[in-house]
Order: sequence, then C-alpha cells, then structure tokens
Amino acid sequence: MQKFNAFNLAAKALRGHKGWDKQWRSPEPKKHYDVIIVGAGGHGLGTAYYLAKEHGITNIAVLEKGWLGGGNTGRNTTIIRSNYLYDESAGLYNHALKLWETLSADLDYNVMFSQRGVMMVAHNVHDVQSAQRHIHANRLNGVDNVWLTPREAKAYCPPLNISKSARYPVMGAALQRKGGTARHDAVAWGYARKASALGVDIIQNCEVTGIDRAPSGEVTGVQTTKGAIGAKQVGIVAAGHTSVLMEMAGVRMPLESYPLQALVSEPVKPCFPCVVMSNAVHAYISQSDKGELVIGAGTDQYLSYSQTGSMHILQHTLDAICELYPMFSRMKMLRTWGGIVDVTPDRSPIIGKTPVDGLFVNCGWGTGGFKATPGSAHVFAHTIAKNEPHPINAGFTLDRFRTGRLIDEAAAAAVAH
Ligand code: FAD
Ligand code: PYC
Repeated sequence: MQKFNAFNLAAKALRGHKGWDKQWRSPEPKKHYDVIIVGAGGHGLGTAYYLAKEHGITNIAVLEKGWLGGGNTGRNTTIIRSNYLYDESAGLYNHALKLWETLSADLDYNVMFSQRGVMMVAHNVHDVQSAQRHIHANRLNGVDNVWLTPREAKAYCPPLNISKSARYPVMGAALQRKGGTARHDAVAWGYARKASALGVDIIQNCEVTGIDRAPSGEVTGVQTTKGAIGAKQVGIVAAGHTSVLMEMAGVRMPLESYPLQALVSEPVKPCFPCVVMSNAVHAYISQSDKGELVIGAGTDQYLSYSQTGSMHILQHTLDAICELYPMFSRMKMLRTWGGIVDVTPDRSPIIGKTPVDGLFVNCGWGTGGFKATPGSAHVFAHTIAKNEPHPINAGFTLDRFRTGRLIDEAAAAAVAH
C-alpha cells in the first residue's frame, strides 16, 4: 500500500511537467514516413530500394528487430531456380531470375550470382513422373528445364553415386541450367547500401510491437521498442513472424512457422560443380566459393520459433548425403544453424494488400524465398506504390485461401515440409 502511495505521489509530481500526460497516455509519433517496411531481410530492403528507385518514394523507414540480413536471408542455402509448376509461379520466379542476372551491376555490388545449374534428382517412379510433369510445364512457360538419364546426371555432377545398389537409386534428374547460387548476405547489404544512398532510413535493433490504426480502420503507424513511428503505409516482410505482426493489426494469417536448418562443412578445394537437390531424401548440396559444402535439410515436423532444428533431421540429411556422395563421408562439419520459415497451405507466397487499408504483406515463402528476392521486392514495391498488385503478383493474394483459387507448389518447393 505504501509503495502504491509513493507511486501516486511521484506520478502527481511528474504530471506537473509539460507534455508528460500526453506522452504517458498516447505515445504520439515524433517521426512520420510515407512507407514503413517491417523486416530488413532481402525482400524488405529490396522493396525499399525499388520503391525509391522506380517509384520516387524515398521517405521510407525499414525497421529491423535484429541486424540487417540476420533472418532467413543470411541463413539460407542460396539456391536459385525458377522451375515451378504453375503459370503464376513461372511468371514470378522467372521475373526474379531475370533480375538476378543484372543485380550485381544494378546494385554496383557483387552478389556473386553463379548460374552453375540446379539438378533435382529422382529416386523413385513418383519422383520421375513429377519431375517430367514439371519439365513439360516449364517448357510451355519458357523456363529452361531438361530431363537427364542417370549417366547424364553423373556427367554433369561427377561425385553423384548412380550405382543401382545404392539405398537411394538415381533414376534420372531434371536440370535447370540457368539456376544456381548467390552470396546471400551480399544481397541484403547490396540492397541496403543502394536504398540508403537513395534516402531510405534503415533502423536496426528496432522491434515492431504494435500496429496503429485510425478509428476509421486505416493504418497510421507502428509502435516499436524505440517509440512510436507514423506512416501512411506499412509493409510487413518479416518471414517466420508474419502471423505475430499481422495479429497486431487484427488480421489472422493462413501460416505456420517451422524451423529449417542447414550446415556447412570444412572448406575444401573445388570438387562439386553444381547444385543438387534430392527431395525424396530431404537433402540438397552445393559448394560455396569459400570451398565449404553447403548442405540443407527438411523442416522440423512441429511448429516452433526456435532458430535451431532437431538433431535427428540433420542426422538423416547427412546419412543421405554420404550415401549419394560417398566421397564426402569423411568430411567434418564446420557449423550448423536454423531459420524460421512461414508456410502457406499451398506452399506459394502471399504478396499484396490486406483487409486493412494501408497495410500490405509479403510472406509465406516457406523454404524457398531466397531465389525470389529481387522479383518479390520489385512487385511488392509496385503494389505499395500503386495500391494495387503488379500483374505478376496478382494471383498471390491472401484472398485465395477464401476463394479456393490456390497455387499448389508442394512438389516444386522441393524441400521436405
Ligand atoms: P528474412 O530475411 O527472414 O527477413 C525478415 C526480417 O524481419 C528478419 O530480419 C527479422 O528479424 C525481421 N523481423 C521479424 N519480426 C520483426 C519485428 N516484430 N520487428 C522488426 N523486424 C522483425 N530459399 C531459397 O530460395 N533457396 C534456398 O536455398 C533456401 N534455403 C534455405 C535454407 C534455410 C536453412 C532457411 C531457414 C531458409 C531457406 N530458404 C531458401 C528460404 C529463404 O531464406 C527465405 O524465404 C527468404 O530469405 C525470406 O527473406 P525475407 O527477406 O522475407 O525474410
Ligand atoms: O527452394 O530451392 C529451394 C530451396 C533449396 C533449399 C531450400 N529451399
């Protein structure tokens, strides 16, 4: 009771100070932006860059709870490809692939994009049928993808074990020659540098804790750990945490968050020439320019916000890698990590407007949004600037989960989840 009285006295004294009452009751934003982007991953920073560069909107803040590229952008296995099944996806991922080809020049920063080819190996009859279906659909959409026999697959990737007695026999593979890899954190830094040079504010260690709305419903800004910030438009690009943020605006999302993990080996001389994915055995592998083997697993089987993954998932992935590439069985692991991915029911992203005026969302990339970074950012910037979707992301609405017009990419997503 004494404490309570003391608090009351202190509060009374403070109220004498000019402005105290106002601050206590409603933290009015001191700073106002045209656009706030929540999340400084590749998609968020890229969105800010294209808003500034292509739409002349520079009064933008990108708010990040941690550090630039510290989310999935800096944690992924950097695989880039566009061999998805549906027309909408071919449009989106091929748009991204074209932007990748000129991104280093555009950003004046080397993102180390390397089109060394992505091979997706078939280990059973179902895999063969599914891969061939994708190849036919891709070719109709102008996406390069060809079928390789086991011998042709081995010629493209000599370490691959194509022995008929292998536990995971290779029955053929789909090869997208234009697929490859890029340096993930360079993508975040390249976009950040250019956006910043165009006048965008990038604020790290600034977690968004609330979304402010006017009585008439539209967005007016955000609450953060650094105080309130006003904005006419807010774009949420916070992979893994989208549901939490959208809940702050009263919007429920069709998303589930899972840990997805990867690892690198000790560095060795160049020995692995391309990217190989084996969906049926939950393992994919390439070699970085530093010489490390970059190996990824499937998602954990349960929902979590933990940035690590279960040990048994990793163990299974390494068993599969050693079976498929016996020469790697004596290599040592250097480090392992995880990220949190948000997954939609149809394994395709949501990019567009929301039921709240002025609030936009870009999410649901699941295990595969790195490849889309430039394309996603480019069309999301258009959506925010024009308040309507770009033709390329017109199908990727939140509304499709109500209408049933899904874009089912479960097979093309290619990573077990
Ligand atoms: P992020 O880079 O995660 O950025 C979102 C940011 O939002 C984060 O920095 C986070 O800190 C921030 N944030 C969250 N909440 C808040 C808040 N309240 N306030 C402020 N900031 C907030 N994709 C591929 O295409 N190819 C691959 O090979 C591939 N491999 C992968 C391997 C692993 C292990 C993982 C985890 C993912 C992989 N992905 C891959 C998926 C890919 O990494 C993601 O889809 C993509 O990077 C998402 O980018 P982003 O910019 O949307 O998200
Ligand atoms: O979508 O290509 C992909 C991918 C590879 C590893 C994780 N996702």
